[in-house]
Formats: sequence, C-alpha cells, structure tokens
Amino acid sequence: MFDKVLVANRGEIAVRVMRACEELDIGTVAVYSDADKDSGHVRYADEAYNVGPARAADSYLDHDAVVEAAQKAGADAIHPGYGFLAENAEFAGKVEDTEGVKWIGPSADSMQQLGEKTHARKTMREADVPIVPGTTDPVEEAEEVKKFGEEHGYPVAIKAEGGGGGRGMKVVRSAEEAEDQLESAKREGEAYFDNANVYLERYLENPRHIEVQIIADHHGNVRHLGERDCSLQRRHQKVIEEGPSPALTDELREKIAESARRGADAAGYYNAGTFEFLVEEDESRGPDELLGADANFYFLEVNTRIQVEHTVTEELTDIDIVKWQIRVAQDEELGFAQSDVDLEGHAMEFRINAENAADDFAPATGGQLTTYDPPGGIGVRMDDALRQGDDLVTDYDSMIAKLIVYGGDREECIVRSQRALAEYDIEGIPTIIPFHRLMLEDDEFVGGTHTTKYLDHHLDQDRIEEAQEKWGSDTTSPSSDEEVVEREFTVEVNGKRFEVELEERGAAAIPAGNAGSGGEKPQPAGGSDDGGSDASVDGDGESVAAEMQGTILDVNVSEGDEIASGDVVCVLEAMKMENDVVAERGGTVTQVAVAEGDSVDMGDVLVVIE
Ligand code: MV4
Repeated sequence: MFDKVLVANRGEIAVRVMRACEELDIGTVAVYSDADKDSGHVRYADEAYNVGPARAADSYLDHDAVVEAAQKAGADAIHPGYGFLAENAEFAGKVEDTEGVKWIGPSADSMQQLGEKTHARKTMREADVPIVPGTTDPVEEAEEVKKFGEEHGYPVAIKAEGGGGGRGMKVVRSAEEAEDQLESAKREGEAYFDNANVYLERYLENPRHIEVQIIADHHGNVRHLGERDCSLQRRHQKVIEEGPSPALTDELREKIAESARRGADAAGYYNAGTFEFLVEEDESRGPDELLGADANFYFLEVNTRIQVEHTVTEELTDIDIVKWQIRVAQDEELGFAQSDVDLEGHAMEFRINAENAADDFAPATGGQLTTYDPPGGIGVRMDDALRQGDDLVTDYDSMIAKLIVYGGDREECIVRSQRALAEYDIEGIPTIIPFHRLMLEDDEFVGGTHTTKYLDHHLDQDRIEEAQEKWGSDTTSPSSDEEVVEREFTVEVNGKRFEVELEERGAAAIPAGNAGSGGEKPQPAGGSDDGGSDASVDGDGESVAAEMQGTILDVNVSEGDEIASGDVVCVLEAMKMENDVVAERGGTVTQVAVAEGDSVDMGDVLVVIE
C-alpha cells in the first residue's frame, strides 16, 4: 500500500480524496497556493506545501512545483482530483516518469488518445459503441460541411478535435452558415486546444445527458457502476446530478452502461472514468412514459478523471470509487464482479455554488461564512472543506460544497432533499440553495422530463428571483468599519417559545437607564430596586444600572464630571463582547459605584447622575 499520497487539488475534492486515504491508513499531503493558506484541505492534511501564488497557472497548474512537493514530502503517489491537472496527459506522463511517484488515474497514453475526440470516436465505433453520425477524420472545407448537411440534414455540429466540456462546438443551421462556423470552430480549436482540427456530427436538438461511471484495474477487469443523469445544466455547468436517470427504462440503462463498459475494455482503459452519452429525448413523452430500448443513444466523450458527481454513484452502489482508484493504481485487482454491483434507491447531488442565481448566477466576489450550519440526518452526505468563520476564497471556482441526498426511491429523495436544503444555514455569502429549492418544486424537474436545454431556454427568470426572495439568506458580511452585533434571544409568550434575532449596527452601545434595548422591564427612575445592587444611591440622582451581568473593563467618568447624554460612562464586558454603557441624560456625576475589574450583576448601579 502507498504510505503517503499528495493530492494536487484544493477544496472539497482534496478533502474527499484525503478522507479515502485516511480510511486506507495512508498519509496525506496537501499543496496550496498563497490564497489557500488557511483553507480546509490544508487543515485536513497531515502536511502541506506551498506551490506558489494565487493564480492557478503559477501554483496548482505548475507541473514542476507539484512534482517537487511530492518529492520533498516523500509521497509515493499523486491524486489529481478533478479540474486543474486532472486531464493533462503531459502532466500524467511526467508523474509516470518520476521515480518513486505513481499517478492515480488512467495511463497518460489513454488520456492522450481519448482526449483526441476523433480518435475516441474511432475506438468506440470499433467496439460497437454507437457514436453520433458524423466524421471520424478532420474536415477542411466548407463544402464537406454542406455535403454532410444535405445528406443527414441540418443542424450540423462542428466540434474541435481537442474540445470537450462546453467548449469548441459550433452549430450550423443552414448551408449559408457553413463557411463562417467552420472558420470560427477552427480558430477556437487553435486558441483553446492548440489544435485547429475539427470534425462533424449531426446536431441533436434536445438531448438528455447521461453518463456512465467506469472503474477498471490493471489486470483487464472493467466494471460499470450504472449511470447518472446530468441533464440539468446551465451554460454547460451541471447544477443537479442524479441517479438512476428518471427517464430511462431498465433495458435502456443496461444497454448504455454495457456499451460504456465495452468501450472502456476496447480502449484498454484503467482507473476511474466517465463515458458521456447523449440520449435522444421524445418531445411528446410524459413523466410516466420512459425511454425504452429502442431510443437512440450516442457516445460523446470520455472524462478521464474522477468527477464532481461521483458521489451519486457511491450512494447507489455503496462502492467507494476514490478508494478503488487508489487501490488499482498500486496494481490491486478489483474486488467485485459486474454481477456484484447492485444499484439501490435514488441519489441527488446539489452543487452549492457561491453565486446569486437571481443575478445571472454571478459568483460572490468575497465574504465570510458568518454562519455555516450544514444539514444532517438520515440520507444526507456533505462533501465540503469550509467551516464557519472561513473567508470565501474567490480565486478559483465558485463551488464551495456538495450536498448529496439518498432516498429509497426518487420521491423520498426529493422530499428529503427539500428537508435538507431547508436545514442548510449559510450566512455571509450568497449560494444557489434557493435555486435548488425551486427546482425541487418545478414540474419539469420533478417529472424528470427536463433536457439539457431546459435551464438556458425554458426557465422563467421571474421564478428564480422569487425563489431568491423567499429562501435567500442575509449575504451581507459586516464591513470592517461597521460592526454588526447579532444576538439571539428566546422568549416565551403564553407558553410558546419564539426565537428572536436582534441586530445592532454601528458601535454596540447599551443605552443606560430606562430605554432598555434588550427588552427588559423598565427600571424605575431614581434607582435600581430589584435587590441586585450593593451600592446605595445618595440623593435624588438618576442611576445608571448594568443591563447584564459582566465585568467592568474601564470606567470613563469620575465624581463631579459634567457629562452629556450619549457619553460613555463605562465599558462592560458581557457575553464575550465589550459594551459601551452610555448616559441617557446629561448632568453631574455624583457617585461612581464601580471600579475597573469589578463584577456586576444585572441591575447593579454603576454611576449616579444628577
Ligand atoms: C452535442 C449536442 C447535440 N448534438 N453534440 C456540449 C458540450 C460537449 N461536451 C458536447 N455538447 C453537446 N454536444 C451533438 N452532436 C449537444 C451538446 C450539448 C450538451 C451536451 C451535454 C450536456 C449539456 C449540453 C448542453 C448543450 C449542448
């Protein structure tokens, strides 16, 4: 077994991987940028190495800095998580070539070959995995695009050979657009992927996005772990993922999963991977009619990494995918057969992004988690790295946590998700929790008939704004020059408990005298008579009494002083806060009943003013 694994990532996925290491009794090494010195993954790790400045290109993406950290730490493997270097074949190759350090992932060769989409299409076609009708060699001329359009009909997709995710695709709707879109696709391919080659596919107007989880070892064992439905996307960003898909019959899901397994086998693939498919949706289908074995499905691409939404599959199969990634990377054989893989129940993953859905999903530009109180209880899994009090790091992506909910069936999963999202209390930064709660009441999503087009083309913006109003929490963090003191009280009225929250802005002053701010019973002028005071009041002055039990930190007045209303007479520390005690009225101080360091009870006289 490995002794020590370096996790070349940050945030929740770094912690997720370290948790697997912990359970396998493997030491953990974090890397961090200057922006992440105090981040959760650094706190979690046994040791941590700075790999550079905040800019990802200068730290998390710096091949040499990451490999050097592994060597310094004496780590015997690197796990890349997702994003950053996870699908970088060149980096994987460097790790493979580093003495004493293993790559926890597919071979650099697989990554390179499957990353080239035309190559991947050829491999899948040979393995009898359906691919979208189109070309498997690059096209050069607009004439080829037009010819394809005439033969197969429009629209036609022009895709970059090096593309994937949401990038490098152009849609041609008629012959007139062919020339421009081809040039534009080539330019983008060159700019983003250093590869101007493009190929063609028939463009499917309204597909579902189904992906199959694969895990394979170095001994030729390949298993599929069922599918996930990731059709709920916004601008190519997944928002909620679930499994099993609410739209497929068992016959169709088995056909798709088995073709992915066959494809991985044919590619000689090992470690974890995801096979993405498009499934043609039937526009007239109702929620109760599922897509059957005769529906068209097409291979799209392979993601050669662990994915954000792997957790959905873990809930359904009870298989710890990250642990198996680590085990197979050190040549262990998979310990289960395909027939041992049982999918049970239903799971959903909610990405908790620090974004304001009502403001076009604008990412938060800063803030502090003044409250962070995640949900729990049956069927609830939280994958996160932040804790209450943490500052939001805005240098990378906006996803701060994942809530994964399991239920016996989809209905229970939805109700449980509503319950869990309602429990989730985050203050100080905006999140898309209100948006998730809207989706769980949305007919299209709840009916499972939504496709990849739904959020971008059919959802009404007003409904998002309403959701934000209804379920959004306070996202204003206190600015440095204005102190906000929040206090929570429980009051009982007629035998019923009420939680009351009070917010004081500006200097936290406790008004002296009768105008109690804490809702206490007014004290009669002329003295405190509740028996709590040892000091007697001379003359007919007005006493300033303590509003709560505490310690006198400072006395600001002496006998004979002339003071004005609003002047601070002393500072009282109570409930770990310093409170200025101010005079309600001006006058002459005739008595000072306390000194610095005194303990006082509520109601004790502090000073008397005449
Ligand atoms: C497609 C398609 C329709 N037809 N290819 C978008 C990202 C890239 N990975 C592939 N994508 C698509 N390819 C053909 N031939 C529609 C999409 C697509 C999409 C795919 C998966 C999930 C969400 C999507 C949203 C818009 C378009």
